[in-house]
Amino acid sequence: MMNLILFGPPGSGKGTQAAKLVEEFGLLHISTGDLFRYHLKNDTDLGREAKRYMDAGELVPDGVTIKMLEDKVEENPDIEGIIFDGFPRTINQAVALDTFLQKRGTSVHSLVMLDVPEAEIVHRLLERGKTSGRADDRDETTISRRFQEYLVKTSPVYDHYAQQHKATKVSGVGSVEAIFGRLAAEVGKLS
Ligand code: B4P
Repeated sequence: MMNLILFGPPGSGKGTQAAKLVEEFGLLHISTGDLFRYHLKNDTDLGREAKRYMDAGELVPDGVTIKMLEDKVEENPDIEGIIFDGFPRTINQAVALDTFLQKRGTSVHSLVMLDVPEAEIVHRLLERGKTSGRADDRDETTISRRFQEYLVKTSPVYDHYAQQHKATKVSGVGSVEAIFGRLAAEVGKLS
C-alpha cells in the first residue's frame, strides 16, 4: 500500500495533478475539497456546516473534516494506496491521519509539495472564479484569506513530515505536463 500526500497552497494544482497521478499509478484519490463540495451540492447537514467556512476562505473545523476523511477511507478497503489531496491541512489533522493509518498497519509514505508563488495563485484562482461558480474563488480578499490560512495553519504540516524525512518539494510552475513529470519522478521512487 502506498499513501501519498499531495500538498501545497490553495490553487497550486493539487486537484489537477492528482487526477493524472491516479491514472498513472492506480491509487484512490481522496480530495477533502471535493468531498465538501459534494455535500454542499446535496445540501447535507455536513455541507451546510462546511459552507460558511468555505465561502469565507477559512478551513472547516478539524472534527468534521477528520471524521469525513476516515469514513471515506473505510468505504474503500481493497485499495493499492491513496492520494490525499487537500488533507491534512492542520497539525491536528496530520496527527489524526498518522494514528488512523497506524491502526490499519500502514503509514504516510511521502508528502510532495507543489511550490507556487502567491501572485501566481491569485491569478489562477481569479481565472477559475470566472467559470467555476465557487464563492471562494470570486474575489482577491477571500483568496488572500485562504493563502493566510495556508501559511499559518497548513504550512507546519510540511515540517511535521520533513521531521520524519518524508517531505519533498517540486516546482508547481510551468505546464501541467511538465509539473506532472516532476511529480511522477518523485512518486516513482516510492514504488
Ligand atoms: P480545495 O478543494 O482543496 O481546493 P484548492 O486548494 O482551491 O485547489 P487545488 O490546489 O486542488 O488546485 P487546482 O488543481 O484546482 O479546498 C477548498 C476549500 O475546502 C478550502 O479553502 C477549505 O475551506 C475546505 N477544505 C478542504 N480540505 C480541507 C481540510 N483538510 N481541512 C479544512 N478545510 C478544508 O488548480 C487551481 C486552478 O489552477 C485551476 O483553475 C487549474 O486549472 C489551474 N491550474 C492548475 N495547474 C496549472 C498550471 N500548471 N498552470 C496554470 N494553471 C494551472
